Amino acid sequence: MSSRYLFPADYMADPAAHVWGDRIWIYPSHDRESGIPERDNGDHFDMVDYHALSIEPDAEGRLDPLTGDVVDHGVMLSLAEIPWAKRQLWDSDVAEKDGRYYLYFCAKDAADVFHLGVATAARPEGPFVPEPTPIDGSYSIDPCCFRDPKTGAYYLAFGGIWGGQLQRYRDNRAVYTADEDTLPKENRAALEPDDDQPALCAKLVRLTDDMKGFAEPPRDLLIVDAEGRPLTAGDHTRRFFEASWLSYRDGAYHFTYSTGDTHLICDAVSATVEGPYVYRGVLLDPQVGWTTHACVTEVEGAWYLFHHDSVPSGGRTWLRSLKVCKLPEAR
Ligand code: FUB
Repeated sequence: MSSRYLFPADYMADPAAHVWGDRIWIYPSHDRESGIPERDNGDHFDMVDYHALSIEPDAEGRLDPLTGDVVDHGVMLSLAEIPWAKRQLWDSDVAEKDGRYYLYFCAKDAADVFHLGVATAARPEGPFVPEPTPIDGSYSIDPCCFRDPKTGAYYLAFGGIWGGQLQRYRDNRAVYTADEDTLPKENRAALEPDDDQPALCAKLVRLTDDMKGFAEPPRDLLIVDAEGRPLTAGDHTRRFFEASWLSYRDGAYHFTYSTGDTHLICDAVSATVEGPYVYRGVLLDPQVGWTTHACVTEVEGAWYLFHHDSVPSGGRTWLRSLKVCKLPEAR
């Protein structure tokens, strides 16, 4: 499969790609060398701003992610502008509704608890103005905003285990709040279900009409096997870890996600946006670097996988580079 490094000039990761107007807009995390030592909880991913990138049309007006010029539109939101956020601007996504743009992002607050935030702009490249507080009822990481093409309703899918803190929550309530890295490993593991129990799920929630809040309590985005059984917590090559992405292709809803410690990008399908989603297979094999994260986006009738790896930084897992490849038609 032919692929391309999208933006060799800087380290960026976790792409969310959308086609708006005559170009492709890409919203990545902006990696940097902070000097923070590596920890299991991901403290070394200490990002402080977001940039918008675009892929430009060619002279004939055609869009090709594999060849089009990539433009960096600069900083669209920085940590210092977000009143509630203290560190670690991780994965984000942007949605368009009625000519306005909504940036969903995650960050740690002063108590080192992850929440989701929202910021708005009149243009896809920003500048984005953040709300003063996190989205009420939000927690964990990796928001993906999806417009259901059948109903026009907007949803957020989110969540991530381990450093993403999803294991601290049950029924949308925190059952544990301290830093798990201060616990012995066996106590940390106790926050996750036993290996033969259903795995923790990504969360799915419908957004309010103004796009700034949850219209309902987040529900589980359940992934089941071909027999309809929920994937189990011990099934590390298939269970959800982080990096939610929703798309509608070939007449089905697709949930794409990372399996984290087994470094796979997987695909699951459903007839409804709410699920359950049936596990279907691997979209992307392990890449260089610990994290893997992808989105699947349609560009002029073909589907592309935008993702990242750590090859250009010599394997430094916190310094990642954006890539794109065409999704094989069989997938
Ligand atoms: O970029 C920081 C974190 O790494 C993201 O939020 C995860 O999805 C992983 O890619």
